[in-house]
Amino acid sequence: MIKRALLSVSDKNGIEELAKKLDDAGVELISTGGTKRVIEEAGVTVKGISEVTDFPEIMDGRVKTLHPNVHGALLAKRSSEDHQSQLKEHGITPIDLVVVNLYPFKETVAKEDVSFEDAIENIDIGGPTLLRSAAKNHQDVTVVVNPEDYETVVTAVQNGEEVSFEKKKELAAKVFRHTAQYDSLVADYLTDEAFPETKTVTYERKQVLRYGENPHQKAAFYVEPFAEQSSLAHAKQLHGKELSYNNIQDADAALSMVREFDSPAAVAVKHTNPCGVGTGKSLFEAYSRAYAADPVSIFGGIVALNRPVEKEVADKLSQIFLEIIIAPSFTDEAFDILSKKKNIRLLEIPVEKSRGNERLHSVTGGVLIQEEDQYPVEDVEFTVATEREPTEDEWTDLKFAWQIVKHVKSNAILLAKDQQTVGVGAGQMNRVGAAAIAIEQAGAQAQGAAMASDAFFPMDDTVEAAHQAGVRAIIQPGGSIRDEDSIKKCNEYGITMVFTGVRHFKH
Ligand code: 93A
Repeated sequence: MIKRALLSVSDKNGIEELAKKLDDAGVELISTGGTKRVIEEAGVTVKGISEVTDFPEIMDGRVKTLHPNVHGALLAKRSSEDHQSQLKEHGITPIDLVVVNLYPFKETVAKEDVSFEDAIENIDIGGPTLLRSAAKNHQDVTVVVNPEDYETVVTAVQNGEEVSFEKKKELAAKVFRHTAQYDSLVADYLTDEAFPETKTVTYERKQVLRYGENPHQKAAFYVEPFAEQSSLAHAKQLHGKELSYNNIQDADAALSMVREFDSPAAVAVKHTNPCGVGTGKSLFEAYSRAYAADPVSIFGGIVALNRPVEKEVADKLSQIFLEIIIAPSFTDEAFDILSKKKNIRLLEIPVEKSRGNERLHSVTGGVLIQEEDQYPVEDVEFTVATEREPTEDEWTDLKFAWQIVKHVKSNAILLAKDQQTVGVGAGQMNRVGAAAIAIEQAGAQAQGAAMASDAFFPMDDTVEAAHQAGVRAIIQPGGSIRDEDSIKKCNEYGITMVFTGVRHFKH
């Protein structure tokens, strides 16, 4: 039965009500300085921690509850005669309930101008110690770290019931997860190394998903504690059904692509690959191109746009079935048009340049961690490998194609013309196969198009295929021992070819 409770919280929300209800039910309350003041102001009697420890709170509160009178009261096993007699011997009264939440370390280090001293001062030591002592002894002690659990405890106390062992165990597990996450944030803050001996990052559950990639797979969406604003972690859903596992993955792919562009851009994605990308002077022009790139595949796709969606674009978007539309914002008029469709999901995400994140890929038995593939087109050193230099228009198409091919599953070949993709060959086991798919899709539009390849040409067969289709300009990393064969073939056909020196495999 809960007779004695220790309350020590930084987030004081709901603590007065909790204290009142516990006090009404006859529970003796003990508190640390700030918490005690709040409870007393609410007119509830509460004992100061110093009365329990017979010691003042010292060192600006760094040492308040770190005392055997407190931890003995939490760790004593009620079933052990030995522990009980030691409690008596040292004049310690057991504590049955601990309510603690910690110094706001995460909120503190999230502030842009946080000083190192301020961060350090916000590392809670006594709080996690209280929580861990109580959680270890959960057989006998109820421990609450999250205000959402106040009610369960209050109900039990008011009804004169024990909190069930199952519940106490669940609360204890919550505590250990919480303190583990707390420590991981501290460790990350103090770590400069990208790949330390152990990775301590913890993820917070955002959503339990209906299922994973397929209906027989269970799944959930977890987010990083400091996920950037321009990410699915912070997506604001304005309309539509809950996002699915595949939705989140595709939306992320579309967002990653549209973030590449400074000018108005629209990206349509299917199965994480772009099926249509367009840029232009206006968002309407950009989306019209993305749509025209492949009016078949875009059906049921995910579209990301990098400018606010207004009426004109909304009208055009509403003409076909789309799963998701992502944009930095929607005007009221655009929202009214699009939200008439029940099955569409509208996501508001600020579309900004990526800050450069770590990317995890799971393999059986572990994870691979790497930096995000960031290589802005402005930083690429282009070399023209052929006799013919690209024309101005060809340069525009080549750079555009290069920005997108990076986001296509390898082996990837992409054809583009006039700021619009016209053919995408994704995820093929040989390069010329990817080229064949892109060319076939482009049809007549391959005439005069630019071709981008995510990795070098191992032989000249892709150049041959490009020529047959009417492609006039190629961009690729270069670096194959057979580069000369491809260059020779380009010169023969009057094709211009640019090397980037950068490879963009994506798996
Ligand atoms: O500075 S501490 O690490 N030392 C302690 O002994 C201690 N005991 C509780 N921080 C300590 N706490 C924390 O104080 C609790 O985790 C809680 O967040 C906070 C409540 O302080 P106050 O009641 O003075 O506002």
